[in-house]
Amino acid sequence: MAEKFTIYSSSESQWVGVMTLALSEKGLKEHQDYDVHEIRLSTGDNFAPEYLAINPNGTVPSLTAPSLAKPLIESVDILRWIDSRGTRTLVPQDETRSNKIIELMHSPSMSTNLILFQARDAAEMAAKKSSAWNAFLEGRQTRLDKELAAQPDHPFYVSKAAENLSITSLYRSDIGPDHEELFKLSGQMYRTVAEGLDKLEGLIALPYAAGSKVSEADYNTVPWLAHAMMGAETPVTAIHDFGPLERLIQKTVPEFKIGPRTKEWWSNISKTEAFKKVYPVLH
Ligand SMILES: N[C@@H](CCC(=O)N[C@@H](CS)C(=O)NCC(=O)O)C(=O)O
Repeated sequence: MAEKFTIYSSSESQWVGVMTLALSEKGLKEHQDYDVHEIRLSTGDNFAPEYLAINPNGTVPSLTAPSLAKPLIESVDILRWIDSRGTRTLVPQDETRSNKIIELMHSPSMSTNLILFQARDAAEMAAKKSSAWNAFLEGRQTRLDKELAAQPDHPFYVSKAAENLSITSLYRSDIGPDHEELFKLSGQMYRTVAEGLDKLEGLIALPYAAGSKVSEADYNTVPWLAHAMMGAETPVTAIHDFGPLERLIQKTVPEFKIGPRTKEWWSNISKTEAFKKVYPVLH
């Protein structure tokens, strides 16, 4: 029997979706095949010193197993390790295409944090301030401040507390010059995301992302789009409604549309058992 492993997961995370889609695909079961540690991002559990000992980046997902010399801390690697148990089924037919897709979706310039936390004008900023993201950022800040007070020279806490404060302080203060800078930067970032989604449209092979069968390319892309749609305030059960995300991007790039290939791909992948199990709603 294959060894039991441990996953560090979070219902609040986008990239955990890569791992959970793979677990579902392989038919692996909690308790029987693996144990779960739930990490609450909104209270900064991912910044606990005990968790940083597992994942020095303080991100989820992570995976540990007796046979692994060190924890796996990247969702791409975690999916591949899970897939390597038994017969591998998520290997892409077109590896070059798949790697391009995975690199694109994971690139920092495609981070959905833009959609979740940033704003392009005072109205968007006001909406963010009264949304759940305000408490999310404050929860992280409280935890980071506490850990920093305990270990004032710890490089992770020094830089992470400053990084989180740079956005949290804009939520705390009235509109001023720093907000204007954020608005300008956010507009540029929406342009980059629009370009990235156009690039994805050109890369998708059909019926699935990297060819005729479901592969790691699909499972690294679904979590991005599901999270971006949620961040755009699509009703969570409206799995096929790209309208809110399109309108959000069109505010900066009026001609932007989610392309027909991406829509067809989404329709195909959403019919798989793994998708239905992990994404009964957008998250
Ligand atoms: N490259 C990493 C990124 C993981 C990541 O950024 N996870 C987010 C949640 S979706 C996280 O843990 N963020 C916590 C933070 O940045 O403080 C992966 O693919 O596993």
